[in-house]
Amino acid sequence: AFLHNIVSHPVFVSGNATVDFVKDHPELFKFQKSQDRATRLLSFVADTIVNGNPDIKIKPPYRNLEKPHIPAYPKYGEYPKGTKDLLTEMGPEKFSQWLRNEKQIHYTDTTFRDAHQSLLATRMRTFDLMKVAEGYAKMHPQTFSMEVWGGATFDVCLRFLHEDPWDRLRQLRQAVPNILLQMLIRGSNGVGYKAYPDNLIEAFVEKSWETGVDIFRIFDSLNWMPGMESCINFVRKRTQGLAEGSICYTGDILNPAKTKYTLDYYLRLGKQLEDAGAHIIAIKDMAGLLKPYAAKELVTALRDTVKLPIHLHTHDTASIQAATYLKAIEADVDVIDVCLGSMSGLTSQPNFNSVVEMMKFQDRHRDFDMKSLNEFSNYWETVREYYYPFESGLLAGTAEVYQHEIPGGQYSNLRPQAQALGLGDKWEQIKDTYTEVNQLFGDVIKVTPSSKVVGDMALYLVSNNLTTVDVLEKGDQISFPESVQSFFKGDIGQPEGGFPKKLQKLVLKDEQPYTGRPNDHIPPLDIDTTFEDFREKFGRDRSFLDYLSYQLYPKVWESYCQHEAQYGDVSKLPTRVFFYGMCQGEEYIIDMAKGKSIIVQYMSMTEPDDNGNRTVFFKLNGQTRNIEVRDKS
Ligand code: 3PY
Ligand code: ZN
Repeated sequence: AFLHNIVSHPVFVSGNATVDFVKDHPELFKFQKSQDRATRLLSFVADTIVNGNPDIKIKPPYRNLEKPHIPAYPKYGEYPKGTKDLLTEMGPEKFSQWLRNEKQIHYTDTTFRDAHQSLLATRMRTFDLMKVAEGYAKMHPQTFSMEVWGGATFDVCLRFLHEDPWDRLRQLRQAVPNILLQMLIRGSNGVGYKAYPDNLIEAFVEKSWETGVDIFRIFDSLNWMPGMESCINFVRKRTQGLAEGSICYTGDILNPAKTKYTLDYYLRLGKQLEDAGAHIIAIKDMAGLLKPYAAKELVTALRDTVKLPIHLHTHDTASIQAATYLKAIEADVDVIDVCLGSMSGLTSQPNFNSVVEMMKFQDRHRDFDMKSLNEFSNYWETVREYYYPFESGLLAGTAEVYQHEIPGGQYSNLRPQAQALGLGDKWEQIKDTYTEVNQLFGDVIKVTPSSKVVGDMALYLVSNNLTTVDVLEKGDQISFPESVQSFFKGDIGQPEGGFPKKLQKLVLKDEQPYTGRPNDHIPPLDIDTTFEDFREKFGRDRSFLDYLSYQLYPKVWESYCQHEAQYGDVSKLPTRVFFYGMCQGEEYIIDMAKGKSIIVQYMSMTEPDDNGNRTVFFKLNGQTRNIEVRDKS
């Protein structure tokens, strides 16, 4: 067919084809590429049938994975106007004032980002998000924003899901043109775990906006202003979006014994964020430590201190955060973060559906079509089962969080990390050690990446049978985890009150720490030259967005790229197939691109041959196809 394409090309037929003909007509090769696409996808499916998805550590028998019901919505109806339209009309400054003066409570839905980051180790696939994105936008346009991007999703998309995070964002923007889309960005650390060159963050912010982000929730993992200021500026300079500056909340402002993170401390930070140019202030309660009466005090005082709207984020780990929202609403908080019922609670956000019900017949109530909102929750209830290998194991709320202060997003990751190190039965000890390490480090704000430093240290101590006392006594003989060394050097910024000096010396040995911005030690990226080199290495058709992914996660991106070359765009596979392969006789329709589907049926496979290879037989659009796969068992 490919040859036929060439010989029937008008230039070829006219006899004017030169030696450059093939080079001049790359579109002819696209045809061949699309022929290969199905085969590449089948190779992935065959490999998953034979060897399983390496990300799935739990073996069958599987749970009963039912087909989810997609809630009804007007497919051909227009999108009702929403907050995105308002932002376009008003621009960021006016929008911010409008929000501050709104009477009804506003809701951010975190289902597409933090909820699954906190419950399912960030594994939610674009496939499942896209099934309901348009419907949600049409049925619930009064939602303030949808948090859909950033945090750990960027890394996990590339690393484990083998999909392009930019593509996810682009598709979501298309499906949700009316509601503000929101991302979480770790200030100078972008969507990574370390400081990046300023101009890389600047380009990243600009392209995120162009691809679909409206609200940038910017935080620093130590609440360190220099880690957020430049990012706030980039949003103001490069986008027409909203810069949301975050106060990460830890400790307990009501506890007089806790003198480090006081109400005054948080108010000072709020003021600094306002002065730095934020349009909205977020109270980012990443571990769910903000108790109801503390929320009332904090929100009231913060609204008195700044002229900006206040956006409250929490995690329901202790299972009482709906009460916190109620108190915050009474104190005139402007927006609260919730997520659809079946993805809510525990280490995730409080229950959207129930909070809306709680507010009914009250002054600040905002109305939603509850039947539909509940249907969207039911959709996720079914889909969540597909991801059961990633559940954290936490079955009920726990008041222990007030001791260990582990962020919701880390909790669902730390436990599997411990299990992978063979420390699964030491989980209690790990949580206690996490608490002790925090004290050892001087009681720091714990959120990505500072929380990872504390977590790494806790895992290190438990696996080496060491205590925090040992660290202080024998620290000069200990070679500390890399993230801990880097933390004490100043690579992720400066903690409130400085580093504990004795420990810093033990960790760094003869190395000198610095106190300025880590980015000041990182030369700007020569974007033009390195983009050119990148295309030289990975192909001329690689985009600037690919380049940004590569700059943020070079190794991860490179293996993503190899995976793509071998298997194609696996984001198109239904989640059941992606994680669990297919059962014999099962048939799936796979939408490869708009209007282009293939029908795949898995027929059978052979025993391994002498080289350990099996042949897997499929029917692809009714025609037999066989794929050879090495059996790795
Ligand atoms: C992240 O940085 O990924 C977080 O969710 C922090 O809470
Ligand atoms: Zn969160």
